[in-house]
Amino acid sequence: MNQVVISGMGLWKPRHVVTNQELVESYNAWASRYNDEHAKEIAAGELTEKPLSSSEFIEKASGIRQRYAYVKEGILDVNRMRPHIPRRREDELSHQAEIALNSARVALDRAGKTGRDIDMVIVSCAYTERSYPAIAIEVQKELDIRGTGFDMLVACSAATFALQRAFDAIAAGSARAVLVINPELTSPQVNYTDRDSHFIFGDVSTAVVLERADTCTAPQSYEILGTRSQTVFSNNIRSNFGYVAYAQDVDPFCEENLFHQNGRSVFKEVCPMAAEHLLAQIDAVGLGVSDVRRWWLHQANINMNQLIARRLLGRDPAPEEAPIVLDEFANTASAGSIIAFCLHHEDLEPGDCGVICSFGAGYSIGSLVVRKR
Ligand code: CO8
Repeated sequence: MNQVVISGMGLWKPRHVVTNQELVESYNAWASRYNDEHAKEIAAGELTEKPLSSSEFIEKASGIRQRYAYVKEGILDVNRMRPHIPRRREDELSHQAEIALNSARVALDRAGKTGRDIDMVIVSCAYTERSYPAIAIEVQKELDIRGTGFDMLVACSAATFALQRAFDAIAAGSARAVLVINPELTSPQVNYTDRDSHFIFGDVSTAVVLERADTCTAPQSYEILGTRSQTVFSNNIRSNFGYVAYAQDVDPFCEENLFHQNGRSVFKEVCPMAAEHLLAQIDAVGLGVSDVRRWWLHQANINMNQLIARRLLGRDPAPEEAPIVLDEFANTASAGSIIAFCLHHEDLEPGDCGVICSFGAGYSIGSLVVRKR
């Protein structure tokens, strides 16, 4: 079995920032107008009044202060409440391939690799903007990569699950190097008229290059000691949008087809599962909790991360032990733990170990234990 390393990583963030305050103002204006327009039905008990949102609640309940948006235009417009992303012609680069390339080029550069060194491209994220041809194959063409490209959808665990596939391919010898990209274009699936979830998500793209240890020339690299993935069915986080909508005679853009969740249940059920998964994972590679210098955890909610870290460590984590990027990026689906890894790894010493871990819809939990070389 080949030894596998992470030799490059890339992070791209959009130019546009949407603050909590901006989101709350537009949501509250939309909700107030709805309540005024439906005052009679609300008074008669036929409709429910839309409750107002608050920035204080958002920051306290989630740790989120702002998020990036690929396209900001339209999100805050009370007559629209969704981004206005222009449709591109079929002979133009697709939006998701564009943002995938932005992070992929950085990761390749850091790894000191070109497209010709890569044998496989995995674009893995919560949604792809079309069914086929795969976004990964479009990226493959742009980067002049031979071999294979395919898309994977595993919601919040898309990045870690794809990294496991990449690890397996390189370890088994079916690829020399693999490029894993997470172009998380979440804003088109957010229901900006739902108070409980309008603040949760942001757009971003991350990429990671994995290769055989004996081909790695990058100044900073991480040996992968172990990978683990796990799924347990739950209806608590759902998006029902899909290709069957056309045949179902329902509005394809109705509320049930957008992201929705039972956030409290997710919180309660996923935290213990994630902590248990992590303990089993480090044990499987012969490490104890005190051997792990950094926990790059999924970024859905700061209270969730603190609870999981507390279960692992038996105390509150120091900020550098389990870094938080939620305040700046919000929940970026599968990219969250990779952003934390990209932004908080350079101070580690050779021999230091860390764990990348995601958890979310499915439920799905994925993790990798890495050691700095
Ligand atoms: N403003 C003001 N008040 C609010 C707001 C708001 N925006 N929202 C809720 N409240 C109120 C509630 O009505 C409630 O009031 P009351 O006590 O009177 O009933 C009170 O605040 C508390 O509400 P909650 O119990 O819902 O609040 P929580 O403390 O549980 O926080 C969270 C809500 C932040 C959603 C929290 O439960 C959470 O983060 N849970 C974890 C969720 C999670 O991790 N989900 C994973 C989602 S991502 C994923 O898996 C992949 C999806 C793929 C990407 C999708 C892209 C679109």
